[in-house]
Amino acid sequence: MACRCGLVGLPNVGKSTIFNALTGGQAEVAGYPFTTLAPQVGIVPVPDPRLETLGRLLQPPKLTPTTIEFVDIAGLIAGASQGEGLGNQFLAAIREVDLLVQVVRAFEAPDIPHVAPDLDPVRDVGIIDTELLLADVELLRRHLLKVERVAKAGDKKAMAQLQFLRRLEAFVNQGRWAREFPVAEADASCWPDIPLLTRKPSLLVANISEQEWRARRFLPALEELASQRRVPLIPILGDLEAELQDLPPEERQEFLAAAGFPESALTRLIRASYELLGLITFYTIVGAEVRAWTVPAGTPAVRCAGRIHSDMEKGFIKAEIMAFADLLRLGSAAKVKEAGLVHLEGRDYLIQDGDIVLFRFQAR
Ligand SMILES: Nc1nc2c(ncn2[C@@H]2O[C@H](COP(=O)(O)OP(=O)(O)OP(=O)(O)O)[C@@H](O)[C@H]2O)c(=O)[nH]1
Ligand SMILES: [Mg+2]
Repeated sequence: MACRCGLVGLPNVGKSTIFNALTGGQAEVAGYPFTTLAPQVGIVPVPDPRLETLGRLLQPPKLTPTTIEFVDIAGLIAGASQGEGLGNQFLAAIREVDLLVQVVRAFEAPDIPHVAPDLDPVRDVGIIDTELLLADVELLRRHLLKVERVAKAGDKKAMAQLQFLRRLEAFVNQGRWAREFPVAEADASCWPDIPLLTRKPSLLVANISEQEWRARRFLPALEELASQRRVPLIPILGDLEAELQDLPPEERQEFLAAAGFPESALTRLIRASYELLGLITFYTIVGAEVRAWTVPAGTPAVRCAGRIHSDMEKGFIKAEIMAFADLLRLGSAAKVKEAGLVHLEGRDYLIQDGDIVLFRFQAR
């Protein structure tokens, strides 16, 4: 699995609608708040044109894409960090994801209740941000109390961490995201091992109507907010994408393109998520199966082998690497070999995006 993306936002903004659009799922969608209570999980194959090309070139009987997970989480409201609207339970679900996909409502529908009579997506982003930040302040406060006790008993490491934690708490208290806290290299080991929500990477999804895509009443302000925050903003036609789920892919693509979106919400979201999390894809050809794998950029070969099987990591000998681009250019693995373009690498080689890898290992 590449990563776990959590859909967070106010109630009734279309999180479940978008979850269904992304996963082809059947989460309940309704025009009243708190339709979703328990988190819903959907696992989706990552669309991958390179894997399709490998399928065409190598004609393997089995082609296995990597997967990404989406979690549809209940709506948060102001006061969630104090337990409002089952806030604590919902926040706990958010702690378990790798990436926050913050969904904000930018479609007008007077018959669908909203937190306020007017529609103001920038304000709404602020409401959710505040709850995430307050939840982190509380988590940090409790953690600080613990570390203070240990430091008082004379523990050197706790004493060093205390200063760090106090600075971090003050930073988050000012409304800044923990992930932006400047950390000197020497202090890196002081990061507390607690699941801070605002330390996670995040992106904004504007759930828009076709009308909004043309009129751009709310999008410019959201674009400005996103650029100030340096987070991607992804506009999605939630309703339309969810409705199109039942159509064959080519027809779906035509409808979306006609509405102004050459690429699906899923493709755009996955691309942004990979960039934010620094993920790359490599491929393996083993027997009858060509398979895609996702790892963070900078992962050494031996650890990539471990993703496939722990025995391959333990017994790692070497990795035979061929670049996807070379295979595409020359047309077959045999020709890439003939051209001397297969290189042998050791355990510390950092696997590159698009590497096609054969791991040599000793079975133990
Ligand atoms: N007009 C319009 N309605 C939408 C759109 N997206 C969702 N809705 C409607 O908004 C209502 C709420 O959608 P949901 O997907 O249930 O929203 P949610 O954020 O999951 O809501 P909770 O689970 O209650 O927090 C439903 O009636 C949807 O049909 C959209 O893009 N346009
Ligand atoms: Mg829902």
